Amino acid sequence: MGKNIVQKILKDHIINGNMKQGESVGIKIDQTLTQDATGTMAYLEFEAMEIPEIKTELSVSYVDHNTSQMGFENNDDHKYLQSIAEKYGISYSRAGNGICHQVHLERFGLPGKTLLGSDSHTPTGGGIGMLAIGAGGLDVACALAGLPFHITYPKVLKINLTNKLSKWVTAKDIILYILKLLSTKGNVGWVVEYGGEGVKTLSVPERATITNMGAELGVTSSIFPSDEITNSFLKAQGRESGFAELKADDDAEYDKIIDIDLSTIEPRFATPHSPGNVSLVKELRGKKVDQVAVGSCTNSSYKDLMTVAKMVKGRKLYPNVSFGVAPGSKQVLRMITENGALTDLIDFGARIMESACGFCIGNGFAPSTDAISIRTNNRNFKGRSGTTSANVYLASPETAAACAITGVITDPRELGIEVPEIPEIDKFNIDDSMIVFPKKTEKKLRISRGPNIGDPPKGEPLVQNIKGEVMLKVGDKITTDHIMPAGARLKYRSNIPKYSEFVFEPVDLTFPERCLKNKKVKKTNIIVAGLSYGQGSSREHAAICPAYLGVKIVISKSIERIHYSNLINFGILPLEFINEDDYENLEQEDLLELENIIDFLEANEPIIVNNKTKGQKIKLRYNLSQRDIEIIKLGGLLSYIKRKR
Ligand code: MIC
Ligand code: SF4
Repeated sequence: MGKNIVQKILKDHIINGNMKQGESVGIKIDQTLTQDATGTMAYLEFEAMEIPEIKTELSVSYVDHNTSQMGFENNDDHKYLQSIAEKYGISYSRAGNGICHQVHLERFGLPGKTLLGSDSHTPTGGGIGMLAIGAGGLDVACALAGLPFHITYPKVLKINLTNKLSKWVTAKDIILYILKLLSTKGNVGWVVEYGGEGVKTLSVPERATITNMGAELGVTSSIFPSDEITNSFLKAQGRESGFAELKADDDAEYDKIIDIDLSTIEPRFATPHSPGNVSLVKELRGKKVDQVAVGSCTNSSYKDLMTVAKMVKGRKLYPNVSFGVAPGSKQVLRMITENGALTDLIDFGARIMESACGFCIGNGFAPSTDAISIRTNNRNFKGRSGTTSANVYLASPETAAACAITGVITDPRELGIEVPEIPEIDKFNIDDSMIVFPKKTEKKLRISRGPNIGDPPKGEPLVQNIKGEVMLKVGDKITTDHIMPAGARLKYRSNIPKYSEFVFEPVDLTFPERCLKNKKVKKTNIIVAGLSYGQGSSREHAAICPAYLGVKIVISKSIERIHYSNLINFGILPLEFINEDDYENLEQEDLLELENIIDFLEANEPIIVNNKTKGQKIKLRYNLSQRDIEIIKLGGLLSYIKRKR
């Protein structure tokens, strides 16, 4: 039987396990990427493993998230990252060089390779035919050490694209349409593979916009074939030697196939406060807009910015709108500078921002109270922009520019102007001088460690019997932004005790203090949650900091993939209700007892929780491999690795 693209790459990379759906398999990781907000912890963990040098083909450490905050912490982190990169043979992309996913696509991504990144939008690399997966920092540290990355052998969904997009409709509208179709929950364990004639109508950056926002579907990854368009992109980046054709066999089988006729898609956006709340732009036309922001790893390519620049050329920004533009990379910024498009943007009234995550992660450019902000990002969770009352809509650069021109929500088709023609680039402007490439491995080099940089905490082994308390009960779709806020708090990523003061800050300010009180008297803290707990970011801090506060168990209706692994990696037991209605039978402050946990885990039997407050017993399930159980028993992956060596 023929193979699809996902099966082909997995077959080439499998190290252990059977290529059978649902089974845990270990795969070889060719490339890794980290960014500064997750990177410091990942490298602290790597250091703790005491491995002299990295074992991957290529690893890149990017600085793009915490580039310019108040205080010394960010710059101390950058120095730490640079010294680690030098010591272990990692390429270091300095602040100002651009957003990790955009730069990786431009300069490093290669079809057919595996990429593991400590950022949930790592699947951006699927646009160039990589099997690119987001994970927690500790998983990336393990990949650096040459250990296999474990995933559940995925189901593959083929999205078959036919025809081509109509005027003013973009790649962003495709992925928003898919988000409408599949929603942000219930897609765990799938990889999306794109195919069909429509693929040929999309450039590599457009494909990358689609695979980037696959993260919002909750799938493990998304991937496009590698074809002549991929080859031209690589050639234009001076990297044609890395091209490899990648296509599914004619008789390849899929677990599901969805057909999408591109010509039927219309401009859409995600309305507040989830990327899954998708509406047609025209349905909300005329609503007043306060802010527009173009950038982020989803939509900050050369073509995105050129399109916006051409649309606004010779016009003036609507007086009540504030308009920010963050080019995705230094390459993009240089090119639009050299061809004059930057001047068009400035003349229009754009505020030019650093080539970094910036506003996307709530680092500046927070909207005003109750504002409507149209952004080209991939996430619009409540409060992520830095303003809790703001309403963020996620749209294409075309829709964003139309709104900046008119000051109201506008479908770009109704602007009455011609679609800008942006010719494909046959030679990008290449300058890698902001990347510090590894020289020879400097084993004795001193690592720079600022006072905000602490060691990763040591996990406590699991015990047979637990007496605990429900410290917090939350509803559906709790994101890692709820658990561990970013924005102004990002600078504490390397300091677990300090960052732990902000666990669940947007939900319940008293949570950390209450947990620490319980921890002191050796009572276990338990979190109860609804569907799709831990959506969004890969930040492992959403597991490390609760673990530091004495959280040992999360009980929920369902948990998203990356967060599930992060919980395991830091010794927190992820449990799910067998009967979802039992969610109603657990309340905050209920006292719970779980007995013989280790015996149940080893026998692979449901765990029983005894709600002492209500006098009820509830059955819980889990989806843990033998290896996962060992990790949890030892209190986390770091202890497990040390034990194995
Ligand atoms: C995000 O978009 O939420 C982030 C910030 O890039 C995160 C990583 C992080 O929290 O550092 C992600 O997507 O994984
Ligand atoms: Fe950065 Fe935003 Fe992309 Fe996350 S989603 S990597 S914060 S640009």
